[in-house]
Amino acid sequence: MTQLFLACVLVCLVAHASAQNIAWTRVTTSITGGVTPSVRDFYGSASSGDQVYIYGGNTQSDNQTVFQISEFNTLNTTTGTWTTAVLSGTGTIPLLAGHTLTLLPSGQFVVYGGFLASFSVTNPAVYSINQAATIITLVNSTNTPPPRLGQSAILVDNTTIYYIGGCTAETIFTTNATVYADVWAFDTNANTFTLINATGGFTPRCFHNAELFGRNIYVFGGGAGFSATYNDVWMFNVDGKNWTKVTPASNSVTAPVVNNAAAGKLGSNWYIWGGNNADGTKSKNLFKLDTTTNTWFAITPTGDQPTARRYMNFALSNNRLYMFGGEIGQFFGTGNSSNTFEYTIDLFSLGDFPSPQANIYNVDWRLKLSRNISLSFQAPASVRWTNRDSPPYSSGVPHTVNFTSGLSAFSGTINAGGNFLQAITVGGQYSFLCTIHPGIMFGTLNVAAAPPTNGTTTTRTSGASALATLPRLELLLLLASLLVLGFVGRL
Ligand SMILES: [Cu+2]
Repeated sequence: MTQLFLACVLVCLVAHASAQNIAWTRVTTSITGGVTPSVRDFYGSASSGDQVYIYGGNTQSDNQTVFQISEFNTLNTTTGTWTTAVLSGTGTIPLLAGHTLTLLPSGQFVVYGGFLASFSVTNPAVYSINQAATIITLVNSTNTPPPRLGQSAILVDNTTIYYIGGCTAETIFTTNATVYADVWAFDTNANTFTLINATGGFTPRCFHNAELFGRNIYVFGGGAGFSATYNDVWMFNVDGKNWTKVTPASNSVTAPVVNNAAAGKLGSNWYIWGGNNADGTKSKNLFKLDTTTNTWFAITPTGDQPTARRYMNFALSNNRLYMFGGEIGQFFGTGNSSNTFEYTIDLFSLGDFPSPQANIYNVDWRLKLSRNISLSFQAPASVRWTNRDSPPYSSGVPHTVNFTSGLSAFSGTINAGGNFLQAITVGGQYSFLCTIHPGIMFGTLNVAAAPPTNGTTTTRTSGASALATLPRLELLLLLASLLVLGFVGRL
């Protein structure tokens, strides 16, 4: 009986209620098909449904030479498949970085701004991309603003793109460039720009973040090249055409001082990650602005953390924020010859757990305990694999968790004591294994579909009730196999 009790403890199918949590998932190595995109920063991105779109940006050759590309990449976040196309068209194909990419309801993309291949020339033009035909076309726009890059682009009412701020290309290298605080409304039907006579005293900036919450475009941070970096928040009301500086709630943490951060919206929350610090070093910190109360929070996500970086974006898909690429080198200061620029094709996603009451099912991920785990539960929930192959259990063995069916997710290396957390929002059967010990450490998740949204939510608070959710026969088999394993393990 003591053995049975110990086995129960070691199985660790322990579920408990959890406060709202945020987790990173590294998805790079789970990409299963298509052509992997080039290393990249300063690209334009957009998303719709389970499609994430990346266009242009800087890439890097093997000998560190940086140049712009016209690649258009599409990630299907359901299948984990990339599609990569090089755009064609009549006339000059722009090679852009620091531009914006906006998806219209028609399926066409609008490209504006950015710097051209020489790095010191700013793109003055608007382009339209037909993704299906992989064609890019120069748009004959009227009343076009002065050339710029690092502006923000927000689509409002399906037809109007609001372009805010930006600067001229030499801002990246010097301090004597033009930095804008203007607001332009681009009518995507008439291809006409209108300069908005905005009131309220917004200050010039580029490489800031912007997002629409209700009828307000929130603007955060950014800077004016190397000379200034900000952490303020402004609101532009698209009906009143006026700016309001947002005063953070008194219980806020201090917002990060960054430019070129990734920013993504999940509901009324705005997540800001990474970016370029005021001293030129890079950030890997996550903050959240709750726009219902204008409160800033510092967030410590679980999961596999991306390294510090800048010049990348978040793209919302399937209720997760996908982050591709960025620049991860070392920056020691302007003019310092030790500066290195290194680009990446890392792909991460960041997500809320499905609900604040979501269950977490824990799995002890151990060489001697983990043969053919079977876990049954109802979505939404999360599963946490913890590598317990550490003292006193063993001297320390790395493991991984790789989904082989039902989901594209890979933990990367989980060292002794580390863990991997994966949210499961959809019912179905999922298979997973450790890629280092695939014949020993594997299992299946049998997930019942989520209840209707107005249904009763069950919150499990003890291991006993979690075990009760396993089918009785499976539970007995699991306990029996663990007893055998435990016995074998002592031989
Ligand atoms: Cu393993």
